[in-house]
Amino acid sequence: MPEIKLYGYATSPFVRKTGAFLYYKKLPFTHVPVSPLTAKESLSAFGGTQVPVLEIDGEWKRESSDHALWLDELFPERPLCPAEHRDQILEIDKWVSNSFLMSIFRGALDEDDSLQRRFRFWRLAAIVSAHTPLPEEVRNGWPDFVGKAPFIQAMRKHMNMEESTRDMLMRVMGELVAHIGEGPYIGGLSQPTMLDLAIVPQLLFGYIAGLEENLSALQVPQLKEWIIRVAEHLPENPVLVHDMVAIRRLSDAL
Ligand SMILES: N[C@@H](CCC(=O)N[C@@H](CS)C(=O)NCC(=O)O)C(=O)O
Repeated sequence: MPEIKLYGYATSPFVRKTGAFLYYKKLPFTHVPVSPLTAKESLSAFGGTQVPVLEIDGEWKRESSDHALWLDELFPERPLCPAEHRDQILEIDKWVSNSFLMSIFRGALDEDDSLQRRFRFWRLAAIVSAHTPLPEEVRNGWPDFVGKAPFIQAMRKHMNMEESTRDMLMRVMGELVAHIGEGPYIGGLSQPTMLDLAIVPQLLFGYIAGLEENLSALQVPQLKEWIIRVAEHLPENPVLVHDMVAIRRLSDAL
């Protein structure tokens, strides 16, 4: 068996995305938790702090979408980007990366300092800390400094900050429903691909990790059917959250 390692923290949507690729392909792997505070040192062999890093038998790559193509090259079974649909998939993947995944970071950029927002970010710090313990002052300060991270600030230029967070999330969900269309998978494809696997873990994360009371996407009938179809290919906890803080399963929401 190849030795596969996925470096990253569970609060990164991109890390969850690459994790879902590996689960879908049924490739056993080691998740190597990285603390965002010490990423420079822990990832020094890879010369940068960006996660996910995927390492296979001593070779490594960054960029989650490239991981899908690399995994297909090495392990063609259960393709993430089938050759006959490659152009279509890579086109929709631009929306996944630049709109859907970006929208997850919008909350970190918001000026709003509601108690609800603070609780959310304290919970996110606890999720990171379960794998890589963070000092108490860092956990307490998480709601204040996460949004200041340079890579999150850099996302501003991909977002229309005039659009409210709520409108943005509603719009992106509407676009997701349109991309699923008649289904059964995104783009009307008959098998799950990197597109479905990039998104479903993000919809499950907040519920499984105790950030949200309800799995809100299940209230949209088209999304519910699709989430269940995709999740059938994933383990009960597909979001790389430590079992200590993974308080629910998708089945609890059904
Ligand atoms: N385009 C990259 C984005 C990855 C990314 O933005 N990772 C963030 C965590 S969510 C990160 O590592 N930020 C810290 C840094 O870039 O130094 C991908 O798809 O893998």
